[in-house]
Amino acid sequence: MRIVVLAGGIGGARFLRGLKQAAPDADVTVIGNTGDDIHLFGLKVCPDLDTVMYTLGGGINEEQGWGRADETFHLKEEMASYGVGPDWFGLGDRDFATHIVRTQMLGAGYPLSAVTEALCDRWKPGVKLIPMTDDRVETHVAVEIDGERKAVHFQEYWVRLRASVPAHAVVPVGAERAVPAPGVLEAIAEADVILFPPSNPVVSIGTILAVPGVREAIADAGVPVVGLSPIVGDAPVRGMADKVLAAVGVESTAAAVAEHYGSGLLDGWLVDTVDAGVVERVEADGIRCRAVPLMMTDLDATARMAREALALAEEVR
Ligand code: GDP
Ligand code: FO1
Ligand code: CA
Repeated sequence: MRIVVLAGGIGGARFLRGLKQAAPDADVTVIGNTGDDIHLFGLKVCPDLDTVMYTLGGGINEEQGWGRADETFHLKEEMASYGVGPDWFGLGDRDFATHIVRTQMLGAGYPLSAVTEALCDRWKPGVKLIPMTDDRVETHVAVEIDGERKAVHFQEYWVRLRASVPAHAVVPVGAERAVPAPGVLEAIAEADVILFPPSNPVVSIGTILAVPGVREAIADAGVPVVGLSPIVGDAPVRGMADKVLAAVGVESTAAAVAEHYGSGLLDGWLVDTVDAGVVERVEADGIRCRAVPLMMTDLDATARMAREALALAEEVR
């Protein structure tokens, strides 16, 4: 079975671990979000691609969910001693190596998709990880600080400001001109099932869908498209997705997120058992909906979620 998964960072990566346990023989292609990417210290950092690669490759800091296990921060401290920042983004020494290799290869002319493949030669994530595009896309957030509107990079909004200032718009800058990376549209066209893991609907999956051709390819693939809600009990399980959902005018409920994707895209939607009350509403929108436990507390629980998603896909096929 060929499975395509559109993934952000932590939510996507953890779900993928469960999917690999649930469907060990499946051929899984992950289309990764690159809207979170940022240039720091002259290096290209791809947080969501790295989170997927490290999580599936066994190098992730499990507690944090991002960055490397067994990490040190000497380089960051040395940079700070020179007064060179930013100091609000925690790049560790081990992680730095990934960004150096990536930046070196990009400088030599390799596209990001080829660089990602090369990095995965080391990590062997057990999936084919492809960035959504080889072109530069950067999510910016229009915020209001001290009564003044300005646009900041997504990482500045998320990590430095902790989404604590009002956000008026979320813009994937460059997306409208971006071209899907080699293999993206092909994987979608050849998929037997397409999954939206419990990733951020705006800044992870929304950004991937903003690359021209991707949304259309999914809608035209003619195979089941099933999503899992990242919103449980009217709040994100982790992080501040409620803030970016509000910025695009979507309520933080499992039903509203399903409606945001819409029945033109989604065939099936899993909500947590605490949200069982919304099943009828989602089905009235033309999306088959089931309530099952959606907390990725451990690998077995996550694998059960993946099995439920694949079962729902068979039901709507
Ligand atoms: P990010 O790029 O690191 O923010 O990760 P993603 O975009 O892939 O996923 C973030 C989303 O994962 C958040 O909105 C969380 O609510 C969701 N999430 C995290 N853990 C869980 C979980 O155990 N269950 C569910 N249903 N969602 C989760
Ligand atoms: N998230 C943080 O909250 N603080 C950090 O200092 C931080 C550093 C960082 C370094 C590398 C990396 O791959 C990810 C990192 N993240 C950090 C996570 C990350 O940037 C965000 O959680 C996601 O991009 C949001 O989707
Ligand atoms: Ca992300």
